[in-house]
Amino acid sequence: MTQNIYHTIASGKAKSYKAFAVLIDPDKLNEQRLLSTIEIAVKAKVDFFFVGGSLVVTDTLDSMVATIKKHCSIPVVLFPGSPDQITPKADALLYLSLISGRNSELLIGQHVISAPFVKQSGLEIIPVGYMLIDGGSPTTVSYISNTNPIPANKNDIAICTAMAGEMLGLKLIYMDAGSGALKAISTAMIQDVAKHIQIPLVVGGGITTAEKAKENCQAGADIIVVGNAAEKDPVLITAIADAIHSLNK
Ligand code: 1GP
Repeated sequence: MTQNIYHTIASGKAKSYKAFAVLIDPDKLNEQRLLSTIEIAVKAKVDFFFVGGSLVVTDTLDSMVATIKKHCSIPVVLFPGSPDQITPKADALLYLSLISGRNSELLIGQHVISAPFVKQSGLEIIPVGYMLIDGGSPTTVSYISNTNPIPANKNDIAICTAMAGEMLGLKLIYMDAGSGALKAISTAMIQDVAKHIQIPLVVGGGITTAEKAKENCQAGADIIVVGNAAEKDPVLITAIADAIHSLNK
């Protein structure tokens, strides 16, 4: 099993490189929209495609990943809402443990059931401490996961959760306010968490402007994930990519 994608992320962090991931929800894009999104993403030098969703009701995951791989060389990283959202056509899998919650199924249970299948996929596996942060309203992921997010102003809980994840050996921390969150995660919380961990920090959920994406990076996020806003206005992909990458010069 290679570790190319994680190596890219970790060595990027070591050089303070800030990266942008566009989240593709297979339920929300048709083939034509996907192709135009790929074209914009290539021109904008997007670093990663994350593919997945908390509730995928179509069976297009496999073909969408194949389409992305056919048309560009941007790495495709699976961000699965459940163990059936896996295809060997992707480059890597975010192997998520929902460490902000107390639902044992999402901490370890589903991993046990799907372990042989995940291993057989040959995908690069990236162990991720996934932390839901309250984004101002219940999101699909908080409902589906049946867990409470960390309150938006409880930075100390977020810090301790991320520290515990790192000490357990997880390789990334992903702080997520949930898809379409009313309120994105505060820069203060990002800053506090980033200060207390050495592993790369991914931040997403409710980010709708280039300014917020850039502020998050300045606060310590290493990868910014945007889904909804990019779906609604693909032109935003360029603006956000430019804002994030401007910090790399
Ligand atoms: C959700 O972090 C992602 O899991 C992205 O959220 O769709 O709100 O950008 P948005």
